[in-house]
Amino acid sequence: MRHFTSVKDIGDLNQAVEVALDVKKNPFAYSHLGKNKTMVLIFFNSSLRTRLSTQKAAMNMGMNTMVLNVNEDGWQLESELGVVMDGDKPEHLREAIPVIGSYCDIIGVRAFAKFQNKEEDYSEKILNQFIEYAGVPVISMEGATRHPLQSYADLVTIEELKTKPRPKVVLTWAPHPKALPQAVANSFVEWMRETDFELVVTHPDGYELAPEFMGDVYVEYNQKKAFEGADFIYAKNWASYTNYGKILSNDLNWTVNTEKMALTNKAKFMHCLPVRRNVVVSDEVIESPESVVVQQAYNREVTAQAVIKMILESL
Ligand code: SN0
Repeated sequence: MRHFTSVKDIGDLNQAVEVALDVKKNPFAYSHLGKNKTMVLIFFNSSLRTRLSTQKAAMNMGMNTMVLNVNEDGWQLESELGVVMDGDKPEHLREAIPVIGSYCDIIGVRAFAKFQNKEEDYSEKILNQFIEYAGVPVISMEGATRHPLQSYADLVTIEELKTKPRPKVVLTWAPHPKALPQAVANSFVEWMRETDFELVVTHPDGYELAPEFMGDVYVEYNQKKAFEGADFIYAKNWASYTNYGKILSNDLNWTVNTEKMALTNKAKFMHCLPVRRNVVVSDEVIESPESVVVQQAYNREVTAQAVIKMILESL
């Protein structure tokens, strides 16, 4: 594997799960692969899990790591070509990317959707410039449309916890005070579609995800109906795709609570975190024994390490 930006990069998913479970058991067995190699993590947006888990994963692989928070520590970077740079951005990505690439062997990049222009976000403008100009492998640490490291960890978590070969997995929209990207939801659907699991998506009218991600995945607009018999409930807010970046509903009737979880088959509760308690999910549900959010977050380290291992092996 050279770059990791979507499920398509990782090949056979059963094998990918095996690699992850192997590094989970033997985190320090492959540290020779990263010796004298450096990973740079570039953040255009905030992070807690992604920063710590990816850095830890690289260190487990024997790599040195450097982190740059572009918006706080670095120069503001221009991404448009052909602009007269007499504004507030002193440096262009076209120079910054190959410079960063010259200092390292792998780059991780986080660049969320900006919600200014749907076409621009959905063309992964920033991430693709890194792939084009870095000269080294690029790992998406959440792009504008996908969060593949998260989805890989979600898949491993479900594999660890499922009690039947074909669990019912429900992705439910939940309310949120801010307009959030579709990346986590898009990616989760994209990865689940590559499995044999039964996937149902539930959201209010107007929150349909992009057709290229949804394909023929079933949408049940009645959330309670969707929850019936579910083995996994994955909650996530996203802003509207069709009415791009807009909040169409703040309806707290969509909050995941104990009453709704009672409709499921003792479903595990999943969320990528950070999560707004008592907006997305009630205290009771997130603190219940069925909540697996911490295991899910720990699997971020595991799957980031699996990705770095696969890339180092193919250098
Ligand atoms: C991001 C998102 O894509 O939804 C990252 C999730 C891994 N989430 C947020 O930005 C949440 C911010 C908030 O204010 O709750």
